[in-house]
Amino acid sequence: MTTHDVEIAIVGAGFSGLGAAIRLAQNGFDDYVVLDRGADFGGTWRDNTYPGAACDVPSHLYSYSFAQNPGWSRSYSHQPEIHRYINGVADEYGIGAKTWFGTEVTKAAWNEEERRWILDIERDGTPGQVRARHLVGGVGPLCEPNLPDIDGIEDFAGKMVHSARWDDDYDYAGKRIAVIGTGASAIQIVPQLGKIAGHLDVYQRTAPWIVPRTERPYLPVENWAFKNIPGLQTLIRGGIYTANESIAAGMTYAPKALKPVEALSRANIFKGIRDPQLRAKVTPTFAVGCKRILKSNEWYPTLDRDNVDLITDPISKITADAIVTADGQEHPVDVIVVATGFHVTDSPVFETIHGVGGRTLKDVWDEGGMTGYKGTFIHGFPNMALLIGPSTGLGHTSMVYMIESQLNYLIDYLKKTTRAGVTRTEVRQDVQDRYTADLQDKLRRSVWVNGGCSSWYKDANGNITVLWPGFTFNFRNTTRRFDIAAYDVSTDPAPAD
Ligand code: N01
Repeated sequence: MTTHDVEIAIVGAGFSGLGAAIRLAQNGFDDYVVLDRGADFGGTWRDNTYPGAACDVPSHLYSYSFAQNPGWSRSYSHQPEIHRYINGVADEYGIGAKTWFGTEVTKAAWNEEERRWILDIERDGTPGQVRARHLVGGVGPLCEPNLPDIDGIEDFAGKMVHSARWDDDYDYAGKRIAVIGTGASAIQIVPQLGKIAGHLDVYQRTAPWIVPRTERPYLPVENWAFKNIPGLQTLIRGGIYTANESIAAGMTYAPKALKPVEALSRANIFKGIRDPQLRAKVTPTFAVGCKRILKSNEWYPTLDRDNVDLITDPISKITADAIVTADGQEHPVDVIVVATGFHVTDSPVFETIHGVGGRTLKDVWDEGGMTGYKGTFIHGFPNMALLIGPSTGLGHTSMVYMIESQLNYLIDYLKKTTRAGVTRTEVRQDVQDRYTADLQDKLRRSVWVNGGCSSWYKDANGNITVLWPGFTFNFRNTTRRFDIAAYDVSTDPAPAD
């Protein structure tokens, strides 16, 4: 078994892991390795290849501030273009040379005596170990597909595919297809499948709020301007950013301010669906903003197609060749698409990370809720930074902005602790508790708690532990400097030093 020693191990080569590698290299931290189980960069934008996969944040904002792309072909980008963009950035910064693809991290354990993280890996099927002083988690919250717990699902003899594990080689045309779920993934898949399916059943448990999508291709003159007019892209990014932040401020805490969004969604239903009964079925019953607001011009017209049925009776079981609903009806099907989301607050990854005393992230978060400090450090897990950690998620704007804020904090942590000869850094429990209590105070007044919906934003205790409850520039400010006083630090030498 081979062992590889590095200063910093980054797990994940998506937006956050790649961003970490670039920022480390720019700041002189060259002794790092990036580990990823996939075959190239992109993370969720590599893995989600379902038809229609696209981003619902405008292209110019959904990119790194330090690697803006004047060549976006559309105002909202589709998965292949984002995937190409991420790989292009990785090439530009030469990160591929320090990245091990086909490498699964099966366990990461903090070794107190060594003051190192010991990572058990399988690289192209061969076991090995990576020993690192610092661990950076960039696995993302939307990486572990959630399969619904439906009676008989394992008996289904047809084709079953999760939205995030699409089978591009399978021929879906002319088949009887069922899509379970009506979230952000389903609303992109269904219009594409509706065009080619022999028959399509859409299983809706909760009707989402959907506003029109203002996507359009960029004209060549616009791309010319993005490339040649200094500051234009930055200005556009700023404009989109400011608009998103202003909407979010109203959305989260003042439900009345959301009335225009509700009116827009209702008009979208009215425009897209002719049948009044179907209109009633797709009209949501919870407050706008409680779940992610979706964007589509095609969803409602697709439900109105002759080859498409919306089924709102709950699924009672799945048989070898059909889905059976609570009204006793059997719906024959060749293909089931499970667009049922991800394990976010209960990710199996949490079981593989062992902190002080061998306690896993799952142990700690099952007991105390999914908490951390500034979304990045967690008491009991020294020298470990988690990107897109607790309370950093967003429903309204670009996660890349949040990631870049965390990267500022990470770099300052590395600079300050390295300069001071620190070998062990652990956020203080009291500091983390105060930080969490403050967030929860804010969240209690939010539409995510009070909007009358259930969502993946909530953990098993019903607390919102996924989302950031304020302006994103507040998060940028709070992560600007590494506040070492919030941490227990030690300079005791480790045997390997
Ligand atoms: O998953 P979801 P997603 N029986 O969890 C239903 C990001 N994203 O993959 O609402 C029947 O949102 C569930 O029903 P209900 C984005 O952050 C971004 O669609 O819980 N139904 C729901 O309708 C997004 O929020 C983009 O009642 C079941 C659906 O499955 C996140 O990914 C594009 C069920 C799951 O919706 C996740 O979106 C795509 C069951 N047993 C995704 N279990 C962008 O544009 C679950 N459901 C950037």
